Amino acid sequence: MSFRHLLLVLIFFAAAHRSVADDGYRLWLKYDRIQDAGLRKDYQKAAGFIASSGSSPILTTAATELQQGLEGLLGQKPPLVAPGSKTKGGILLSVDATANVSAGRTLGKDGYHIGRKNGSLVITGTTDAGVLYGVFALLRQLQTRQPLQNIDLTSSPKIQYRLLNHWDNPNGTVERGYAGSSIWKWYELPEHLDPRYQDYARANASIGINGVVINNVNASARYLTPEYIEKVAALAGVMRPYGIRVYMSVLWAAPKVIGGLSTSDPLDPKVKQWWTDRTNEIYRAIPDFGGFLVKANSEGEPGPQDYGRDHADGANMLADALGQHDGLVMWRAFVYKANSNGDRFKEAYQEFKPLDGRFKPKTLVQVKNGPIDFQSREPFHPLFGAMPRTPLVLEVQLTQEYLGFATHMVYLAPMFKETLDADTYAKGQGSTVAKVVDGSVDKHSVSGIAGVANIGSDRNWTGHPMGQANWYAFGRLAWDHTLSAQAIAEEWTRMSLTNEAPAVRTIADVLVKSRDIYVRYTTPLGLHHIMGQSIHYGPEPWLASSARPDWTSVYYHKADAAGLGFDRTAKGSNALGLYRPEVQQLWNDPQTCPPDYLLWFHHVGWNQQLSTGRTLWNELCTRYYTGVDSVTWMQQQWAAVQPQVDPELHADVTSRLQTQHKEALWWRDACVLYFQTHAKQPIPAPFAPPTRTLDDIKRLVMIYQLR
Ligand code: BDP
Repeated sequence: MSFRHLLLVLIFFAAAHRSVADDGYRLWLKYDRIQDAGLRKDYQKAAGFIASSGSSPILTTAATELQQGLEGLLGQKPPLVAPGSKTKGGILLSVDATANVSAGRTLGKDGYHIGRKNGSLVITGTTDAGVLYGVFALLRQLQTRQPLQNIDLTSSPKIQYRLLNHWDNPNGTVERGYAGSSIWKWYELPEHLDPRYQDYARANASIGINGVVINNVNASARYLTPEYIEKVAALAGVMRPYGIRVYMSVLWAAPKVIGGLSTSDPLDPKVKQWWTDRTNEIYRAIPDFGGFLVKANSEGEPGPQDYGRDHADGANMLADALGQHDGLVMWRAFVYKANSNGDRFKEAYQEFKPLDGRFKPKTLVQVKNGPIDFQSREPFHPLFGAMPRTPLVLEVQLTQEYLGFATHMVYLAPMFKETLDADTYAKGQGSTVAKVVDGSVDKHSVSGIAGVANIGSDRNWTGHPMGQANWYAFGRLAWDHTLSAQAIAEEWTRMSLTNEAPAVRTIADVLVKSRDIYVRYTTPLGLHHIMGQSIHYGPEPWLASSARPDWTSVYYHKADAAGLGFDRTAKGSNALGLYRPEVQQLWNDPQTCPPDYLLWFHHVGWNQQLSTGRTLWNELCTRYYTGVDSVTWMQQQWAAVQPQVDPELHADVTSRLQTQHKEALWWRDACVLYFQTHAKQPIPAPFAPPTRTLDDIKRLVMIYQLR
C-alpha cells in the first residue's frame, strides 16, 4: 500500500470513528453502546430474546422499542420469538389485568412489574400500555447502569390523565414557545406524516405521558372543521400505538364562527346540537379521542358568561355533547376580571369555588399551580383543597415564559415539587396538592395533570438543551409525584449527558439549585410579576401603566417610601383568608412567614429585620447579588464537566450560560436601582453598586419592547 493510500485509509477510519456530534434530537432515548464490556455481557445474558404474549399495536410498539433500545445499548438485536418457544435468558412481555405482584403490592391501571421468573426477565402490565411503560422502565435500568440480577420493580401511575398542552397555532407559531415553530405541520397533513411525530410519541410514552392537547388554549375554530378533524385524526393515528390520545382546545364561539348559528349560548338547543354533532363527527374519525380543553371568559376569550351563563353551564353542556363517548372536558380556571381595587390572586377562587358540586362527571377543572400566572415561585393555588366535589387538574408550565425563555437554565422539578408537596390541610394534615390532584383526598376516580409544552421545531426540541430535563421531569412526576427532583435530575443526566458518577453529581446539583438561583436574581423574597411587559422577559419593575392595572409591576410589588410587598393579610386584600387556618398561620405573621413567600403576603418596612438577621433592604440586595454570583458558580460547574459531555452540546450550554449571566446582571441592576429609588439607602457592603444607571437599564429593556 502506498503512503497516500495508507493516509486515505487512516483518514477514513478517523472520520468513521469520530463520534457524531450530539444535536440533542434523540433526547433521553440515546441508547449509545455501553462501553463497559463486563456490564454489557451481563445485560446481554439477560436479554437474549424477546417474547411477547400479544400483537396489539401497543404491544408491537413495546417489543420494537425494546429491540431497538437493546440493539443500541448492547450492540446486538435480540430476536423476537414465539411465546413459549424459549424460556431462559430472555425477556417476556405479558398482559395481566389482575396482576398481583405480592401481598400489599398490587398494580393499578397501566402499571407494570418487572421481575425474574425461570431464568428470564418478565415485564407484566395490567394493560398493553402498562407493558410499554415497563419496557421503557427496563431500558432506563440499562441506560442508568443498574443491575438486573434481582430486579423487582413495581410501579403504577398515581395520576390517570398525564397530558401535554401545546399552545400551538394553526399558522405554525407557538404562543409562548421558544424552541422554533410548531412541530405540527398542518398544511402537510393528513397526507404527509413528518417522522418527527413518531419520535415525539416515543419520547412521551417513555415517560408515561398518555395525552396531548394539540392546540393553543386561545383556540382557533379551524380544528372543528371536517378538514382539520381529518388532519388531527392522522396525528392520532401516529400517537395511538404509543398509548397516547389526542385532545383539542376549543373556541367557545365556534357555533357562531363556523357553525352559522347566531349564538353560542350553552343552553340554546341548537348550540347543544351543534356541539353534539361535532363531537360525534370527531369520534367517527378518532374513536379514542380524548376530549376538550376550554379557556373561556378569560383574557378576552369568549365563553358562557357572554350569555349570562356560568362556567359550569358551559362545561356541562360539553360533557353532555360527549355523551357516551369516552372523553373528558377540562375547563380552565385561569380567569380574572379587570379590577384595579381588587386582588387578582382571589378572582379564580371567587368564581369557581361556588360552582363546586355543579360540574357533571367527565368534567375536570384545570387550575394553574399558583394564583397569579406561572411565576417563578407562587404559593399553591387556593382552589386546591377548596373544591372537594370537583376533580382538579394541576396545570404547570414547562415552556419558560416567566423563567428566562430558552436562554436561562432553570430545572423546574423543584418548583413542581414545591406545589405538589404543599399541604392544603383540606382534610387535615397531609392533604397535599399532589393528593388532591391524584384524587386520593376526595376519593375521585378520575385525576389529571397537564404541562404546557416547551417543545418546538428546533432540532433539539426544547431550544435550551437542558430544557429537555423539564419535559422529562414533568412526565416522571405526572406518573409518580413522590419521586424527588434530585433523583429525576440524576436519571435524566445519566440518560442524556453522561454516566460518569462525579459529572452526574455535578450536573444534577446545578440543575436542582438552578430554580432557586433564578428566583434570587429575578424575584427574591416573594416578589412577583415584575417582568417585561407583554413579552414577559427581562426586568421591568417600574412598569406603572398598561391596558389593565394587574398587568403592571407596581400593582404587585407596591413599593413605596415605607416598604415593599403586597399586603394580603386581613389588613390588606385578605387573599390569605382563602386558605385553611393552618396555612394562614404559616404565612400570616411577617415575623414567621418563610422569606421565600414574604412579599407575596406582606408589605414589609425597608428597615424591618427579617428572620435572616438582615433588614429587608439588605436581604433584598444580598439575594440579587448572590443570585448573580450563583450563575457564575453554575458556569464554573458546567466548565468542570466539559470532558464528560458531548462537545457540541457543551458549547451550546456554555454560551447560553453566558447570556444568562449577562441578563442576571440586568435583573440585579434594574431591581436594586429601581427599588433604591423608594428605599433611599445605599447598596450594602460588601456589594459594589452597579456601574450603570437605572436609565441605562431602562433603555436596554425598551429595546426588547420595540416591535
Ligand atoms: C399567560 C400567557 C398567555 C396565555 C395565558 C393562559 O401569557 O399567553 O394565553 O397565560 O394560560 O401566562 O391562558
